[in-house]
Amino acid sequence: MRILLVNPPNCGRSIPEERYGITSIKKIFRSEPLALEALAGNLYGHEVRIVDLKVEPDALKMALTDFAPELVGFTAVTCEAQTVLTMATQVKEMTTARVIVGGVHASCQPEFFNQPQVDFVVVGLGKLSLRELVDELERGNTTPDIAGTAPTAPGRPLQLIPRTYSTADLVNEVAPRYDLVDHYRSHYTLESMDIPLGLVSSAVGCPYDCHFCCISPITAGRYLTAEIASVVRDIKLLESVPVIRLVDANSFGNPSAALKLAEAIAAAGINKQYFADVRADLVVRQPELIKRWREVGLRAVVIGFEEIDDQALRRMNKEAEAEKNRQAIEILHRLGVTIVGDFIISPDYDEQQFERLGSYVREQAIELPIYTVLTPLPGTLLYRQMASQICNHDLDYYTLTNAVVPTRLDEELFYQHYAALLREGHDEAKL
Ligand code: B12
Ligand code: SF4
Repeated sequence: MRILLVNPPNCGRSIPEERYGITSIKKIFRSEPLALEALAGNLYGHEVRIVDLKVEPDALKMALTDFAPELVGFTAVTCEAQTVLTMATQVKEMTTARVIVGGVHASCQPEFFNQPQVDFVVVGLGKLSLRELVDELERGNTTPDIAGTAPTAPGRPLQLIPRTYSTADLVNEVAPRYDLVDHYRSHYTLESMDIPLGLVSSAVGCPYDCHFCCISPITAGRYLTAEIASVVRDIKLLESVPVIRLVDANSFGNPSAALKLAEAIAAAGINKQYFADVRADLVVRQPELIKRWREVGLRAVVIGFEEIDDQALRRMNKEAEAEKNRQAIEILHRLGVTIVGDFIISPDYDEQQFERLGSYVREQAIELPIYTVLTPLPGTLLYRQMASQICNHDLDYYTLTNAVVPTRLDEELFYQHYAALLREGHDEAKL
């Protein structure tokens, strides 16, 4: 079967830019579409292409005419969901291909894609379920019962067959098709530093349930680690790429597997640098693990500090403490690991809270602070808590840089403070 996998364009919209001319908040991100490369890996035997509309925004039409796909698969985060529906309509107008949508938004709000221009929605890990679905369709079965997937039925509820995700869904034995994006590779660089950056997955899911986070539905709350040998294989495949981002939502969540991986990287003589998202409490519990990773190339960790006091952290169900966060910062500074610190600004912030956050980041010498705006993403606990307060339902704005519930401060002032924090963080940034 000819299968086209589509990475949507950078389509998020920006309230501060559109309403107040503040252009510094909206950022354009780019890196390889690992989800599509991973799916392609397990579609061996089929003719698969990837079109990355973040690199070539106008390339869909050409890909549809040149390749004439029989199946088109889209991935989408929440701010891409509406654009994907529009592009699915274009696919239906131009081809007879079946359309399948998967990824974060499909996993968190599958009903959103229960539309005539979509044929199947895939929820959660898709490497194995997509393969099963494609095999059945190729056999001529137009109504396959595959767990984790649902045929669309506009006007009626989706009949999703639940899937119990396990390491089988990682299909470790087949590598991502990194080669399918070779022609885009020069665009996949570390923002503003022009260093080539590649993506590798070493674990999926997260056992925590922070109220704002949309990761849990992807594995139904399970944490699954990849085979060490397959992670090493993937790192080696990205031969020409000096910096690897482990895309795991919660890297090193299984410390003994993480240590074995570090040893395997050392034994393989791989000389690269790594970025990983880790929890602060893991750093405090396992400083020796972080030290070992530092020795094998860990350059920076992304840590979701989110808030700076215990009360706010408790509200988020973060299972973290301000004191532990401080200890983690101290350990990382001592080990020479750069800290990329995620902080979430509530639309409820007043001026003092903005100031307190700015001072905290300066005092703690967080090398690269990343600030997002608390956003009730569909499928999260926060969404259920805040549903009645949401004043902006246009998913294009769900980029985590817009307030979609009313701000306590005058809205323009809120964004001015937000822009000032970003500017300061950026000016002082070290990576
Ligand atoms: C790498 C990454 C990026 C990259 C690359 C993404 C790309 N496609 O080009 C870049 C830097 C471009 C990016 C951009 C953004 N990102 Co981002 N990103 C990530 C990150 C760290 C890893 C994603 C990944 O590669 N995972 C590995 C793959 C293998 O897993 P996966 O995507 O879940 O895919 C599996 C399944 O979901 C499924 N699947 C996925 N797609 C499909 C498609 C089909 C057809 C099928 C069948 C199955 C399927 O099968 C896959 C294999 O099992 C995640 C956080 C995380 N750890 O997950 C955030 C994350 C996805 N990003 C997020 C966000 C918000 C953004 C941005 C809006 C900016 C921002 N503030 O970070 C922009 C979007 C820009 C826009 N379009 O306007 C949020 C999404 C929240 C939401 N509900 O929308 C996440 C979850 C982080 C977070 N803060 O919570 N991102
Ligand atoms: S924010 Fe991090 S720790 Fe919390 S549920 Fe999401 S991935 Fe897990």
